[in-house]
Amino acid sequence: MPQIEKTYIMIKPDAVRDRKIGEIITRIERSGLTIERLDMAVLEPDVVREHYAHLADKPFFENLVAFMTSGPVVKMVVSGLGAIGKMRTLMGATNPLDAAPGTIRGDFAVDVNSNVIHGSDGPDTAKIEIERFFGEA
Ligand code: IDP
Ligand code: MG
Repeated sequence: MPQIEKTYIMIKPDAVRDRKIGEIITRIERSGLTIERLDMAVLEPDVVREHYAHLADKPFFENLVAFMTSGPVVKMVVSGLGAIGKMRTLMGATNPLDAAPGTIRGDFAVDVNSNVIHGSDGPDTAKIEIERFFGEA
């Protein structure tokens, strides 16, 4: 049975620059999920390195850190039934070339270097990421 979950969502700097905050939040709310917390910030490189530590050995890692700190992001806690998986479905595939039309990445992102949105990939990472970016679970 689906549970009420919380997930950590981030609208990335490309989408903030392109003035897509409103359209993305509209899709989240329209899907029945609830925005519980919301804040904007320019991230420090060290927090991005920690957040993406699973990719530290990839050749694109430093570009990813530069991209994620290139302007403000919108940080959110989103809650609802099955919120973690539901957000991953709404977001679409990591690579926008593979993301289905109608998904946030499929509709707003051009390539994998700037793919518009982050969402936690499971309950454990959701808890860690909410603590990392909001200081409490
Ligand atoms: P996810 O964001 O869909 O969970 P992850 O594999 O956790 O995907 O990758 C985190 C982020 O790292 C991606 O959203 C994207 O910004 C970046 N990324 C992943 N793979 C590539 C790549 O091959 N080239 C450039 N950036 C990448
Ligand atoms: Mg991920």
